[in-house]
Amino acid sequence: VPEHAFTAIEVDIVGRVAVVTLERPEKLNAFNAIMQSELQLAFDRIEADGSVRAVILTGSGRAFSAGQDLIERRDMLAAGDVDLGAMLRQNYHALIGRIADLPVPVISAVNGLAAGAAAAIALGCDITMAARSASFQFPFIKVALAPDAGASWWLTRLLGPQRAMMTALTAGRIDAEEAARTGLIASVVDDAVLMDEAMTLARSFAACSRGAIAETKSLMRHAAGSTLTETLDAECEAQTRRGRSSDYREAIAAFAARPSTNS
Ligand code: LHQ
Repeated sequence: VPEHAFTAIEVDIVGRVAVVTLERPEKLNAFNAIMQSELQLAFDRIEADGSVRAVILTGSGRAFSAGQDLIERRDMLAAGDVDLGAMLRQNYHALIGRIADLPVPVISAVNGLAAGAAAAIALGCDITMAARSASFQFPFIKVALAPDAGASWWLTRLLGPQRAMMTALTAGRIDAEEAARTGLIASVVDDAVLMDEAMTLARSFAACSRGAIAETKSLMRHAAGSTLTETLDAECEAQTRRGRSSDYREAIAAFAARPSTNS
């Protein structure tokens, strides 16, 4: 990932892990237009850089992100007609698509509050980890909006329809512990070790077969929206590719050559 003077995010390459940090702490890392375009550029570069094997998305300061920059939206409203659907397609959906399509895992390390579209982006990563003091808030209804950026999809699938509906209609706030207990996120860890834990997980992916990681990510995402028959077909296709890979041959050879414990 070549050097680039980002202003609203920071990208650090640590070994084979790209750490993308939302960097507007004084505005609780609210997503503005600059941050959106920088995130897309950063993900383009990460995708083009074959050496990156995992990505961590996190926030600087006390929040992960307070969601859409409402002040920027106010200024746009004052300037005339605002088509929020078009803005979502252009900005948020492009980012969500990049995260989903990237052949390496994207971990969100939620360091503090994640609100609105930012909560949806955090949940849209492959694995969501949160610091114990973090929380997920879905305040859309408070600003007279409906859920967006995938919030209705993730809440419904991860929490189940009843808790999801309750959360969406009451602008619910879900603390990290509860989020982990209810399956909204993968894990909760102490604040002080969040980045260490995310980095340990990211490094473990870098040590695995790149092809196996990419096929696994793609299959797991595909399964969420497919029938059992479609899923079994997709698994066969992936496994045919895997079975013909040199990684698989090497793994089998290494297993066969290991010292026997029975002799
Ligand atoms: C902010 C924001 C913010 C700008 C804090 N924007 N500046 C998606 C795409 C398309 C269309 C529109 O909508 C969507 C969906 C969404 O994401 S809707 C937005 C969802 N987010 C919210 O409704 C959260 C708004 N923020 C708040 O309610 C409070 O800031 C919370 C409760 C998060 C934190 O409160 P405090 O701890 O008291 O902090 P604060 O309010 O003092 O915030 C610190 C600064 O950050 C402050 O700036 P200032 O210059 O006054 O010190 C805030 O204005 C700024 N900030 N959120 N979303």
